Amino acid sequence: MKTQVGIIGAGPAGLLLSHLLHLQGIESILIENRSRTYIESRVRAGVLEQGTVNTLNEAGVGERMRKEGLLHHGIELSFHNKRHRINMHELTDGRAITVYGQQEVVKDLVKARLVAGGQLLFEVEDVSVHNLDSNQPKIRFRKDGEEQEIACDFIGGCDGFHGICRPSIPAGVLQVFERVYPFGWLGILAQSKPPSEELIYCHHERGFALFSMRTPEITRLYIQCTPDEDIANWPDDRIWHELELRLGADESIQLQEGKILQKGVTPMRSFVVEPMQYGRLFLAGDAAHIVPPTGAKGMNLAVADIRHLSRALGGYYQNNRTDLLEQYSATCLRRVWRSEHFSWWMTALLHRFPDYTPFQQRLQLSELEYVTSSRAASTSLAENYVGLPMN
Ligand code: FAS
Ligand code: PHB
Repeated sequence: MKTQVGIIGAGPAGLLLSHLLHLQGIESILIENRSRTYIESRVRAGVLEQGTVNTLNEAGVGERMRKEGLLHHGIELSFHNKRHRINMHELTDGRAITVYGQQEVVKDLVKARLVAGGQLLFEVEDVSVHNLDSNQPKIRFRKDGEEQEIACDFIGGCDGFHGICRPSIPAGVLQVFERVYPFGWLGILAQSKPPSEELIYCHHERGFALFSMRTPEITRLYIQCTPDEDIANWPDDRIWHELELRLGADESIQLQEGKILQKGVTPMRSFVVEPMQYGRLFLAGDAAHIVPPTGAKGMNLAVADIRHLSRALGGYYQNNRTDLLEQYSATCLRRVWRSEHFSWWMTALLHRFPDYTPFQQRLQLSELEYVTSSRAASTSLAENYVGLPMN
């Protein structure tokens, strides 16, 4: 097979790249090792930054998001059993977030690509990339038992943290920056009314908890746990009891139990590789960087990378420009590191660290007091949370 851009991975990064290239008349073939059903049902991120919402609307794939997404003007931080609202809309001159599950974004992008006759190949196996430092890189894989090869001009490495693209870059090229946290998140999706209209981030002596949602009837909840937590140790009633304790005794709010539809443990790390490119291979999204989900940045960073990559590839094919491609990493990394810092800061502010001294625990509480009482401090949180403008 031959195409202009070969794309590996049908997550938000790969699918959005395929769509934005199509809008510029640039051909691509996207290959994905899981099934379409699997990727469209995988529960992950839930919060879209303003820039992501604008990107999806501008790309003509925002109709269902506008209908079904939940527009939120604020979030709440809870500590000492008291909730404090951060009015992000007011603090950021009208910007907001939209709660709309990542799997819904994936469904909307898959549909748009298939309607446009896009080439998406699911359930491929043994993917490998070759000749990355030539002008004719290749992707090899097996599909239905048949060995296949795609000859292309460029490869979009959108295969996530556990993909094959980043490891295919020769040793010595990449500098890795990493921090692994001493905890993870136990996440559940439940058929129950969210306890509040907006997200509540809870700092609690028993550990962090997050009360989010997907719809007015489906709640998405997280409990800080050990990084290697065995989900078998968390029967439903223990989960609800722990959530109740961490939400704090507050008669103005009621945690409604319901049928748990999905539960899982996500480890937490900060991770970046520099540069995010090698020869004709361009890494985007989780293939290049990971953030702890406390800042709700993961998927939004993938979108920001793809805005740059699709513009750089457009510049190459339409005006023979190579400068935007050469500057791709540097351009993406400015926002990557801003999001890495914010996600680390939110994680440090809200979680219980097993090795924290009483002094450090007091500092945490003092910073929470400051962030929820100072306009300057809450504005800084708000502008990072809704997302700095995507250019
Ligand atoms: P993705 O990982 O989404 O997509 C990569 C795709 O490549 C996958 O479909 C994978 O199957 C495919 N692939 C992998 N190897 C391949 C190969 N060899 N060949 C072909 N295809 C291959 N972010 C938030 O903001 N909030 C959250 O609450 C949140 N929760 C998360 C929970 C979990 C369990 C995980 C893993 C991540 C979570 N994230 C969250 C981060 C997540 O949303 C990512 O940032 C987002 O999926 C990034 O999108 P992509 O870069 O497209 O990577
Ligand atoms: C979610 O709804 O899944 C979600 C929301 C905010 C976060 C992380 C996850 O910071």
